[in-house]
Amino acid sequence: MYDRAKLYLKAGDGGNGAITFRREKYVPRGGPNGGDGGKGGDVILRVDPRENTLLRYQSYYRYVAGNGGNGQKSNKHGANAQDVIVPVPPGTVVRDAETEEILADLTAPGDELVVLRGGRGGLGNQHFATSVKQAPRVAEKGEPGKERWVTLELKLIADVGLVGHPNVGKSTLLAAMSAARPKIADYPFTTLEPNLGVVAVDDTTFVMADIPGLIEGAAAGVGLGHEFLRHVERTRLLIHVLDGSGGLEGRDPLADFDQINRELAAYGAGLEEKPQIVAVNKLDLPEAQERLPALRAALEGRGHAVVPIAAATGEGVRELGREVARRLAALPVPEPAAAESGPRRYTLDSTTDERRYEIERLSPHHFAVHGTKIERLAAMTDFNNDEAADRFQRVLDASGIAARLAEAGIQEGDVVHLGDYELLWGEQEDAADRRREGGRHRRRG
Ligand SMILES: Nc1nc2c(ncn2[C@@H]2O[C@H](COP(=O)(O)OP(=O)(O)OP(=O)(O)O)[C@@H](O)[C@H]2O)c(=O)[nH]1
Ligand SMILES: [Mg+2]
Repeated sequence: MYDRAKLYLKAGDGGNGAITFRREKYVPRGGPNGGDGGKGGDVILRVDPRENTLLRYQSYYRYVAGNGGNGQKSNKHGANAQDVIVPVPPGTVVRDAETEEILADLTAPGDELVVLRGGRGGLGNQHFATSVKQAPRVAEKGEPGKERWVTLELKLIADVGLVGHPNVGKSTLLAAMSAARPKIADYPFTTLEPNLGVVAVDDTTFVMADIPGLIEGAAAGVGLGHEFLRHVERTRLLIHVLDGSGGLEGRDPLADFDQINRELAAYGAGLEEKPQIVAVNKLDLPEAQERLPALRAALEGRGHAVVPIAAATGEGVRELGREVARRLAALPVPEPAAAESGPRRYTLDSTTDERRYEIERLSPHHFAVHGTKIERLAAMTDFNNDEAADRFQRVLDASGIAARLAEAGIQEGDVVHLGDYELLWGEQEDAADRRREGGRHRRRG
């Protein structure tokens, strides 16, 4: 019972740098004064407490930030684009839609996830003047904004969790106490994902989660135990359900009780300290009625409140609801997460050593260079502009990439793949030669 949505997000492209020159009276050719491009908009998910579902994202799922303005003459910077803020409800888990990797768990109002940073603006030609080249006809293109699909999952936070061995009647109890209709069947592990129900008792309501059956080794991950115990973590109170009849296998309910508690303790997030109410179920069966007095004495002897029920017939269920409401009222109301430390901000595009690159030989005459920075520079280079292409070549030389390619055995005429580009490898020729060849840098696709 998760509310889910899938979103397409795209950051804005950076604006292009300008190639312009000063025009002054009596100065035949002024210096370069091309301004830089503006930054593209970021795409940010931000927790807004006024949101409580993901419903609206079923119909509006594309969020595209604006592009930065192009640089202008007279060193005028292009306008930075506005960020796109996508409001999400508290308790939203953000995942990469392709890998399912969790990107962030946004809980407190104001929590933010910068999913995509806008592209950087390209530098204008004012930056490329050197002592020998005083009128550079070169500028950078803006960095393209990246795109990404993400999925959002809203976790309803349950106040009460139903824990217990498989097949003891947890789902039956949830169905008896709420309008939820979980699958119920006479075999273990019927429930594979938590089900939630809203329970109304007199004039209070609470959310109850039916958690899949836990078995020995759950805390070590057996039977998806980790997944399920993670849900237990968010609850305030547990109803520990026992099959008073011992079930078809003739289990010992007290031994099961201890086993589950050991798993809660072994999980290590203080789960064993959560208050528990023990519901001894299936009291419509004679075996359960016979066992009840001894079971009750043993549990109460250890300080647990015991409520006998028959979830299937509804017997004792109302009393259990009242007991839960009474105990919840006495428990402190949970603080919204991170309230005292203020909203958290997460950024995905962290600069994980952007200068690192790798060289790969794809085939005898095809090489690939993989690296964040060099790929970005390629994307920002206008290869139809000879000066820009030369500048790129100089970066390949200065960064050592050219030497590494030579070491790897690259020959004149081989192809180098760099992001979306394919570059024809040549000796250090000048731009004029290249022009004669009809452009040795060409963009793929
Ligand atoms: N006689 C009797 N049978 C019950 C009672 N409560 C549940 N059952 C039966 O016990 C079986 C298991 O019930 P579920 O509610 O699916 O049990 P569960 O704890 O959710 O099981 P898992 O999801 O597999 O962990 C079903 O056949 C139910 O009909 C009860 O009070 N009396
Ligand atoms: Mg179940």
